[in-house]
Amino acid sequence: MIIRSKKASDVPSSEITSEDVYVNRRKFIRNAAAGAAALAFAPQALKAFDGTPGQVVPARFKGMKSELGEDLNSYEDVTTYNNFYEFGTGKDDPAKNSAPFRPRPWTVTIEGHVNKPGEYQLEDFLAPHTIEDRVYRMRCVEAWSMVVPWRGFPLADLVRRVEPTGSAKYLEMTTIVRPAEMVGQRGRVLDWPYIEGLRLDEAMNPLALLATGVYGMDLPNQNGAPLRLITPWKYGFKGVKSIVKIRFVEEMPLNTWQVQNSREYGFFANVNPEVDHPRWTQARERRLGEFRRRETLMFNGYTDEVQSMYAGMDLRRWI
Ligand SMILES: Nc1nc2c(c(=O)[nH]1)N[C@H]1C(S)=C(S)[C@@H](COP(=O)(O)O)O[C@H]1N2
Ligand SMILES: [Mo]
Repeated sequence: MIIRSKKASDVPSSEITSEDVYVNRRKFIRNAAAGAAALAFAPQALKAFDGTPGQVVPARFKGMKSELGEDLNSYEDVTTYNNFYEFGTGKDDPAKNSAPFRPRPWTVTIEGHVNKPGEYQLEDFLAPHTIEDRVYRMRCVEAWSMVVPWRGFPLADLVRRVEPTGSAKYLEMTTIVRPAEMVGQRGRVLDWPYIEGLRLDEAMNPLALLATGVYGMDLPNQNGAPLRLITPWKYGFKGVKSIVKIRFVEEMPLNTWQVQNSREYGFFANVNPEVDHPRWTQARERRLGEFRRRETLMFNGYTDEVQSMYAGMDLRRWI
C-alpha cells in the first residue's frame, strides 16, 4: 500500500514544490495553446488534465494498481468529481469554483489536551514527517468510489509530536471558514465550519493519512488544499478538507453530517455494506469510470488493518 517513502528532509525542495510539475505545466500550457495537449501525454490513467492549474501526472504512476489489483482513477476523475460544499454542492462545482482559494500561507492550530499546543505554519508542520504516496480506495456514502494515489504523512506522526495528555480521547478537525474565497460558505447549506472527528486510536491507526497531495503533486484546491484527512476504511465524508484546527478533546465530537441529520450519519462512518443508508443500499458501489456495480467491502476492504479497533462494538448501532 505504501508505494514510496522518503523522509521529508531528504526530499529536495524542488520535489516538494513539484518543480518538474511546473516545468510540465508550462509545456502543457504551450501544448494546450497549440491544441495538442491530449497528444502529449498518452494512456488512460495518465490523461493530461487542466484541473485548475494545468498539471500532468508523473510517469511513475503509469500502470500502477491498488493492493487489490484495481486500476487507479485518473487525475481528471479525482479532481473534477468532488464533494466540497464550501465551493458548491454539484460534483463539478469544486473544480469550477475553487480557483480563488489561496492555500498558502497556511496555519494549523493545535489545541486542547496536548503538551505542545500552538500555531504551526504548514511548512514547519510538514517538515519532520515522512511524506509518502499511498494508493487508497475511497468510498463515498453516496455509493460511488475511486482509487486514488494520495500523498501525505501518517496522522499518527503528528499526534505523537504534539503529545496528547491522558485526557485526550478524540480529535476534532476543522475546515477553514473563508466565504470571500469559498462561494458555498456564503449560503447556509451546511453549518460552517465543516467539522470531523476521530477517536484517538483511529487517529493513531497507520492507515489514517494527512494528505498534502494527489498523484505526487500538491493537492488541488478542490481536493482540500493544502491539507486534508484520508481514512480509507470510512465513508468519504470523514475526510475533512483544508484543515486549520485540530483539537484534542475528552468527549466524542459532533461532526457536521451528524449535526445535519443524525438518523442518516453517525460519528464512526465505517464503510459497512450490511448497514444501509436510510435512503439507499450501501451493499454496492459504482467505481468512477465503470458501469457495472461492485460489491462494497466491509471496512472498504481494510478489515485486517482496522477491525480490532471495533471489537465488541455493535456496528449496526454505531454508524
Ligand atoms: N470541508 C469539507 N470537507 C469534505 C467535504 C465537504 O463538503 N467539505 N466533503 C466530504 C465528502 S462527502 C467526500 S466524499 C470527500 C470527497 O473528497 P474528494 O473530493 O477529494 O474526492 O471529502 C469530504 N470532505
Ligand atoms: Mo461523500
